[in-house]
Amino acid sequence: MNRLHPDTLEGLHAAVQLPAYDRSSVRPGILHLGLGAFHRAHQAVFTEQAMAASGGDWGIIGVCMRSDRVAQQLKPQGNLYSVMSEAADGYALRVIGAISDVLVAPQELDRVVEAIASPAISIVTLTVTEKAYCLAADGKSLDRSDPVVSADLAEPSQPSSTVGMLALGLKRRLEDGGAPLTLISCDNLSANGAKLESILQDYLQSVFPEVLSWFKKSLAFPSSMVDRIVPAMTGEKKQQQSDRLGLLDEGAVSTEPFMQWIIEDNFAADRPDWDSAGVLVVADILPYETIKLRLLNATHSAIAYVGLLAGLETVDQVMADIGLRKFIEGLMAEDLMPALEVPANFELEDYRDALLVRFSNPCLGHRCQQIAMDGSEKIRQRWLPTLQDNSHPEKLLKALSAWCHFILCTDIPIEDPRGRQLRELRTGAEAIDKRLDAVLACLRIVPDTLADYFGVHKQIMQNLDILEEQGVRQLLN
Ligand code: CS2
Repeated sequence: MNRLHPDTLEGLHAAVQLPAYDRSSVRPGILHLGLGAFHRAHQAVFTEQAMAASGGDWGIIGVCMRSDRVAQQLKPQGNLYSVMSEAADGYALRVIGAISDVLVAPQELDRVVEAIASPAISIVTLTVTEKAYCLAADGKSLDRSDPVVSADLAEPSQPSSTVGMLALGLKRRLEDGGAPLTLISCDNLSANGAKLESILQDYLQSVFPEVLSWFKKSLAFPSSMVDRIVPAMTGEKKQQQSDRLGLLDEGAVSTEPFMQWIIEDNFAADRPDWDSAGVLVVADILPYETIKLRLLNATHSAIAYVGLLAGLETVDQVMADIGLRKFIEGLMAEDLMPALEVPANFELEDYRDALLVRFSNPCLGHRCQQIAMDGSEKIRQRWLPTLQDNSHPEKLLKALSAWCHFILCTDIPIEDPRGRQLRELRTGAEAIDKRLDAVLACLRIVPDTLADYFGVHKQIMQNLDILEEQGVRQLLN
C-alpha cells in the first residue's frame, strides 16, 4: 500500500475530503505546542475549515514536546494525515493539510524559540495536558519544586518545560520587535488562559523581568473550552483507517463526529476565520468550561475508574453495562448537574443526553486506562469543585472511593505525575486511613480545601471496605 503523501493523493478513495485550498501557498501563522492526536483532530481541523472557507496564512507549525514519534509519522507524508470521524451510523474521512511543519522540541529548541519570536506567528495554541502547567497548590502560581521547572529557572536559556520554552520565545519576540501575540490554552483546566498567563508571569518575574511590561500590554490569553473525544490510536484502527483511505497513513487520527471549540473574545491580533468553521467566540467562557469539566470530564473519569474496577476496558462497554450505566446516570443527575450554574438558553438535559450518546459510541474503543491517566491532576479539576459545593454527594464520593481503591488496593498500573508517591502509598506499611489522607492530599483534598473533610474521609473508608469485601458493583448499587 502506498503511503499518504501530496504526490499519492490520486490513490485515495473517492469519498475522502481533501484540503480545499492551495496548500503550497500557505505560510505558517500558528505555532502549536503538543502535537498529539487531540490537536490533530480538533484545532487543526477547525483551522483547516477556516482556510478552506476564507483562506489566510494560517498554516500550523506543530511542536512535539518530548518524543519525535509524531514527527516520524508526519514528515514522510509531507505533514498530511487523515481524520476519521465515526459513529454507529457511518464514518467520514478527510485529509488535513493545515500542518505546515513539525518540530521536535528537545532536538530543535532554537527553531521553536525562533517560531515563537516570529512576527508571522500571531497565535500560539497549546495542548500539553494539565500536568505541564506545573501549578502549585494554590492553582495559580508555578510549582517551583517541580524538578523540570527548577532546572529551567536555574538555566533559562535551555528550557525543557512548556513555561520555560514560551518565556524564552517571548523574550526573543520582544527583542525582535515585540509583535502582539495571542496564546490559547486548549487544555482541560478551568480558566486555562488565566492559568497560563499567571504561570508565565510568575516565571518571567524570576528570569526575564524586563519582558513583563510588554507582556502585559501586547499579549492576550483567552481561555478556551475544547471538546472532542479522541482515543489513542491502535495498530488495528490505523490499518482499518488506511484501508478505508486507500493509502497507508502512519499519522491517522480517529475520533467522534462531534467537535466544539469555544474561545473567550480576547485576541491580541488577527485570527483565522474560525467562526465560519463553527468556533464560538464569547464574552464569558466560564459557564461553558465549568459545564464541560464538571459534567463531561467528571463523568468520564468516573466511568474510567468504575470501569477499570469492574474489569471493563472501554467507555462504551461501561455504558452498555446496565448496572454501571445506572450509576453513571445517577451520578450526573443527582450530584453533578445540580451543582452547575447554567447560562440562559443552555439546555442541560439535552447536553447530558448528547453525552450519554457520545460515551456509548461503539466505534471509538476509548480505553478507561487512557482516561484514568494523570488522575491526581484531573480529579482536582473535575470533581473537587462539586465536592466543595455539595454537602455530601453520595455518588461522587463513591467515584472518588473507586479512585482511592484503584490507587491503594489494586495492581492496575498507575500513570500519573505523582505516580511514584502513589505507588509508594499503595505498598506502604502505614495504616490505610493514614495512607488515604496522603492519597487525598495528592488531589489537594485536605481539611483546608474541603469543609467536611473528616466526614468525607470517613465515608470513603466505609466505601473502601465495601470495595475490598464485596466489589465495585456492590458499592454502586
Ligand atoms: C478525557 C478527555 O482523557 C480524558 O481525561 O476525559 O480527554 C475527553 O475525552 C475530552 O476532554 C473530550 O473533549
